[in-house]
Amino acid sequence: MRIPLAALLACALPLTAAPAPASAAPPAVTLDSVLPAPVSVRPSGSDFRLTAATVIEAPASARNVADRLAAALRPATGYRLPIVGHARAGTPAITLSTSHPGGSTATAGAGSQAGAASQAGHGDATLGAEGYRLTVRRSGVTLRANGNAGLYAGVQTLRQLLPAAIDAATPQHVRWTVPGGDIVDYPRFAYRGAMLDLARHFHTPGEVKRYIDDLSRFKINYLHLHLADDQGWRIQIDSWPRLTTVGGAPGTGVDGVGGGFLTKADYRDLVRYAADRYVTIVPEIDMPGHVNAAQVAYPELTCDGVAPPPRTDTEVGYSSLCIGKEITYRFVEDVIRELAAMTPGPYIHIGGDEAHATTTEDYLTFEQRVLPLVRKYGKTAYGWNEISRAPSASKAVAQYWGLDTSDATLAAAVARGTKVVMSPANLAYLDMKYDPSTPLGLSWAAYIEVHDAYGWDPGTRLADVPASAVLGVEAPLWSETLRSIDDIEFMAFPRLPAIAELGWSATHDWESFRARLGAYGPRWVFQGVNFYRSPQIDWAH
Ligand code: TNX
Repeated sequence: MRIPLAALLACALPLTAAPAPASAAPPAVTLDSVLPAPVSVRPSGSDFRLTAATVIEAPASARNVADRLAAALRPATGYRLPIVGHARAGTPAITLSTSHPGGSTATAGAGSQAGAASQAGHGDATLGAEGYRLTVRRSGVTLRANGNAGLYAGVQTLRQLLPAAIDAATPQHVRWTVPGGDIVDYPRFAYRGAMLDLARHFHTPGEVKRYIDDLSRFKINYLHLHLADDQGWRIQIDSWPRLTTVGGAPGTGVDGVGGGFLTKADYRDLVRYAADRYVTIVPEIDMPGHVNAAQVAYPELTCDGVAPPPRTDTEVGYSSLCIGKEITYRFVEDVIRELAAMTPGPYIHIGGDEAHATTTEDYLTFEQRVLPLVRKYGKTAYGWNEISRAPSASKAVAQYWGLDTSDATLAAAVARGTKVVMSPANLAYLDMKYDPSTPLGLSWAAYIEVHDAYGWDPGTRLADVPASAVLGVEAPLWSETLRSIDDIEFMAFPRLPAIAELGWSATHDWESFRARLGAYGPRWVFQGVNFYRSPQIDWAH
């Protein structure tokens, strides 16, 4: 008897698979187990079972999201999950459908929801650009959104509704059940960011991509890259080539460990990789302080023209560009122009923190010239909250990193139009130790356990800044003590999902968050993510 090859393969894959962990059965996935918490969750009785017969149905315009979904589900299921434009009647399908501005509905049969009009006059106004509706029935799963960013967010939810083994890299013996019901979801804040410091220790494009994968699962939509500091310069700038040949040379990491930089090709590739996951890259060049590496490469950027010694210690606040020299502004404009040209996102971050070696007068002179340069190249200026001292910051975004619960200087700027991203160092800094025994990280701002990272509200943290001025939240990860992706993940997880929930979810409930986080642990195990097993959480096995 001849056995069809497909049948052989279908049997063979699960048999060659690594056995599922032998410990207690994993917790049943329920519709309300999603991180960050959705707006509305209504369970119903009819679960969907993903099988070898399931197809992914998506219009051509959503092919990118369908590809991401298929890539997420194929390794652990071993199923083909073909992507089709139209599923034949009766075929079990995961259907993606969008109603793009312009009114056309991209999948046959799925009209725009209830005729609700978005600001553009089309689509589903409730959902905005990033929201989605997920419907799970016995016959299939349907994801609807106004565009691909919403579909992608819905895909992240769907992944979490499958058993944790869905994140395994090889086929698993599991019933792939999705709990039945309906989810409607959209974000509280438009900006939900993470920051990675490539200057103190360089992290390779592969590591940055892994971090993008890790964080986009939690609907983080901005990745801020801190690309230059006293120790090193990590982004190629053609008009000032020594920035990277000298500033990115081996030995330019903290303690003389490592070195490296992103070529323009690397950077463009990262921007594309992030965009495919609906993450926008925000590049930062920190100035007028934090510039020692630039001055080592180009001594003309100092006031006396003498090159300072290279520095690989972790001091801050000792370097400054020379505010009175014209070459300073040629340099800054060249860097901003080249960065803007390779950055499709709206923001260029110009740093501005800890400029202790710059007088107040010089700082204001500098910012008054540099903030408008960002606009000249079509971007919105973004900086640490110190930039709010400068009058031309009124059109900028200020990133609050202070420890206080009010900030009169920032509040005055907000009254003139400045917008705010919240990154209080004692709550949102992922490089702070969890407790005194944490082997990595710093502790100058606080010890930050999961409960601390979750226990605040970005909209009301600053008493004198109204929630309406807050664009969102960002979790920075400075890398003085962090060298590898394992180090990065250990500090980011599980606090990053706490910050992500503050940014995405309108609800705020520690007990609920704590339970969902504990249930998430096995997913990180399957993903190979090196997370900190906080004693505040009951981790599922
Ligand atoms: C302060 S916070 C810095 C960085 C350090 C960080 C370490 C801020 C805007 N600047 O230069 O890397 O502390 O936690």
